[in-house]
Amino acid sequence: MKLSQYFLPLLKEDPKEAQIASHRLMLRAGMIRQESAGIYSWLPLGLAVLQNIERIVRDEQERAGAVALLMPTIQSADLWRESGRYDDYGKEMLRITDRHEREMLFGPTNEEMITAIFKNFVRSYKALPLNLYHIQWKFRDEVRPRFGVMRGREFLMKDAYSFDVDEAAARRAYQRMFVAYLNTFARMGLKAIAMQADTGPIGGDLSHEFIILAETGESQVYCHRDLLDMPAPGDVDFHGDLSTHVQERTSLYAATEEKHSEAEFLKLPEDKRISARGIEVGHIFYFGEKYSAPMGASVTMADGQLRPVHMGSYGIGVSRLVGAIIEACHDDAGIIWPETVAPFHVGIVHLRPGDSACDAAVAKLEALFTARRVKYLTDDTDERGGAKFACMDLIGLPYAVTVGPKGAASGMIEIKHRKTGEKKEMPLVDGANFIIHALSEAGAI
Ligand code: 5CA
Repeated sequence: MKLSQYFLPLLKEDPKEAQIASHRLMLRAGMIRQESAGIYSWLPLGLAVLQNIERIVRDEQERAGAVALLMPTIQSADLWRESGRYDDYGKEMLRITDRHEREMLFGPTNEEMITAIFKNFVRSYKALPLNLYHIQWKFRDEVRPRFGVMRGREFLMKDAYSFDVDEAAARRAYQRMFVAYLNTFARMGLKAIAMQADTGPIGGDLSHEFIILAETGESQVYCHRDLLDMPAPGDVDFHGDLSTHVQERTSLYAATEEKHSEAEFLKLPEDKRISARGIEVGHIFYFGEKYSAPMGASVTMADGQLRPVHMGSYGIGVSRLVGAIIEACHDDAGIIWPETVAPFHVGIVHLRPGDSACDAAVAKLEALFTARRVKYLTDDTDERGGAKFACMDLIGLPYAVTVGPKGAASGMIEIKHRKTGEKKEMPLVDGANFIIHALSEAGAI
């Protein structure tokens, strides 16, 4: 992609409304534009990151056995009356009346709708276990939308719903999502910790929030320090028993403020106690028959009896993750994208558009990158070099390659690694291969 043909509306000044780094950087880097409180347009650079996150989420959901479908954003009020949540949900729910005076709503979550779909089509235990998910826009009329996409009113969520014959099977489904979540966040370069959590309006008694530690996080959390060093489970057999993976990560103390017990926490050695702020990027729930019983989602079991299925639901804040990743990965100059979610892998800083040796070197790099599916953004504008470098630092692409007249004459390029700031000169083809190799090692291409 050539910057001259792209749409990257950078802001020169720090926007006054932004209180935290991710919000400020998303606005400055031309990723989003606020349309109303908590409602954003996703500009091309922001959309590219959002879609990369979505791809990783889908990949890990499917690896864990979840099956994609797509439910609408608008739901009928009657559906929510069946579960009894229409009145419970209160002012957070955006209620809409259509031209026939029918009561509708913009979905804040989909437990009711997925239960209705299940009930419509599934009759027998033989179809279980089943886990259906979608990635769809949600609306919650938050009292205090803030911090940009972190607490929006319209936001993109992955929500999965599991259906099982009994509690034991449902707990296995819960464990599959638990493991899939840790792998998902690790692939995005994040260290997520599973913490015991409240269930709020979703219900049930078993629930974990997945938390990224960050000073600007909205949640107060408490955990054992060793959880920070525990790697994600990685390549596991999702058909097998995952309980040890889960036990390992739930036996050490980790709780959000609502579930916190100071007495338990104080039993940890002092140097192991972490009390910090965190960002909730995912939340999983087991709630048994809460929806299936009132809505009549029952199946014929092996013994011929008709019984309500046991359900759980599993959310990931896809749009919130864009902000959360920036909170975890930035410096004073701008964003530092992990390779796997970066909107482009490489920025090519073309210092002399029109100079034939430079143009040829840039064309050669672009061809080498295209052949290996490396995404690049070539700054071919007539800005000064300093402004081009500042732009690359701000938008945070993992590698910047500089092509200038001196280097082009001798076949050399300069490579800068955004994360470490390390710079090195290399012959053009070697440099391109070095980047391709590093991106492939990082699982980005
Ligand atoms: N039905 C369940 C699980 S599918 C559910 O809705 N869970 S939730 O309420 O915890 O939301 C799931 C995830 O969506 C949260 O962990 C959070 O990452 C994200 N999220 C929730 N509210 C917002 C919001 N206002 N703005 C951005 N992301 C949000």
